Amino acid sequence: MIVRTLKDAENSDRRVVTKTWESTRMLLKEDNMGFSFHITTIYANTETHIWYQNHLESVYCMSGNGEIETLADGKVYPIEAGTLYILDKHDEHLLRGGSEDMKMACVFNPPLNGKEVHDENGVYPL
Ligand code: 9YT
Repeated sequence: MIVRTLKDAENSDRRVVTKTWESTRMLLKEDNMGFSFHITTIYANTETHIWYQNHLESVYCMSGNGEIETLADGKVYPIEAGTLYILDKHDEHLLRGGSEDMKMACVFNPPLNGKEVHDENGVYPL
């Protein structure tokens, strides 16, 4: 069994910080679980273009507020504590932080290696 704490993971190279979000990757490919698990903060009043062409992701909002817009149809969905969004179609989207930072729990399949940040198209390489 593996046991980790968010506090320890945040104080290691598992924490990745960008301009609009930061993410602590608590469980990664090297753990051989078939998925990765991250605690991510989406900063307030930001917009991030994301398109996980190589990954499926589910995102559960634990606190804060924001919204997600799917670019294929222009639909906007509010996000608040208790909202789960599931990118089951590799949906290209804009993720917007609202008036407060959003704390999210994210699962990726296939798992991330750990160091990925989005490229210019909002994509993570495999
Ligand atoms: C919710 C989302 O996709 N945020 C971007 C960061 C991502 N969760 C990650 O790399 O940990």
